[in-house]
Amino acid sequence: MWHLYHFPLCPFSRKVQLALAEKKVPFALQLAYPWDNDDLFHSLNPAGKTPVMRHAERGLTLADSQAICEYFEEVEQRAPLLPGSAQARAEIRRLVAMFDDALYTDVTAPLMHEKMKKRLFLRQSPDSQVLRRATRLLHDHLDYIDWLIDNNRWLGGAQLSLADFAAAAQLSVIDYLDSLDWSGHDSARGWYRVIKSRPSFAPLLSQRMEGLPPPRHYSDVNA
Ligand SMILES: N[C@@H](CCC(=O)N[C@@H](CS)C(=O)NCC(=O)O)C(=O)O
Repeated sequence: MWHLYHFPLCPFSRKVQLALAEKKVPFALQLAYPWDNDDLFHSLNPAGKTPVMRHAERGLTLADSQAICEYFEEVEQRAPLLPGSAQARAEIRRLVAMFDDALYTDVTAPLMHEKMKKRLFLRQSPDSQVLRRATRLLHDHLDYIDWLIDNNRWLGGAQLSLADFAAAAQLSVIDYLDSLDWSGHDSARGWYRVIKSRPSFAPLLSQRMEGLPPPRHYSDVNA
């Protein structure tokens, strides 16, 4: 049995969860907080980051969300994450890298620090300047998602792909932290609603970070 080492607000673990659920790969969740300095977890991933996938019976360990998704893309044909020609796949990979790097660094990571880590572990108030900057940058990313979805059915082209799951995973954490402002982004909002109502998304909507409840609208698939 596969185990996914994650914590509920890790966007990269959410991306993996969406990919595995779409491919109907069974797995169990194993809570792991990277900042806990757990020796077992660090022995599985020396980088000390979630997500990590472990299949103890087969002696397999996979780390890094992109390596994990591409592994399952190779071993499980169902629900391709990187559909299409080599050029189409390169475009999907470009978008995934952009959401994993830029959207995470500009918006998700600062919000996680200010609204999750400071509240749960550091017992500090969020820095309003950091929150304002993240909100401003989020609008730039949503503008780009609007543009993509105005020109294609899905973010990466004509077919649903890992680009959609990578972006939705980041946005779902931002939404959990009550910082997803859709004003002026009807196209992006419509696309997110469709992704949010997929069966693969349902587990994400029920997972909770202890001590940090989401806003009421978070689990509402019509919100
Ligand atoms: N490129 C990695 C990024 C993973 C990542 O940054 N995970 C965060 C949690 S969301 C983490 O474990 N951070 C702990 C740290 O940086 O020490 C991936 O795609 O898996």
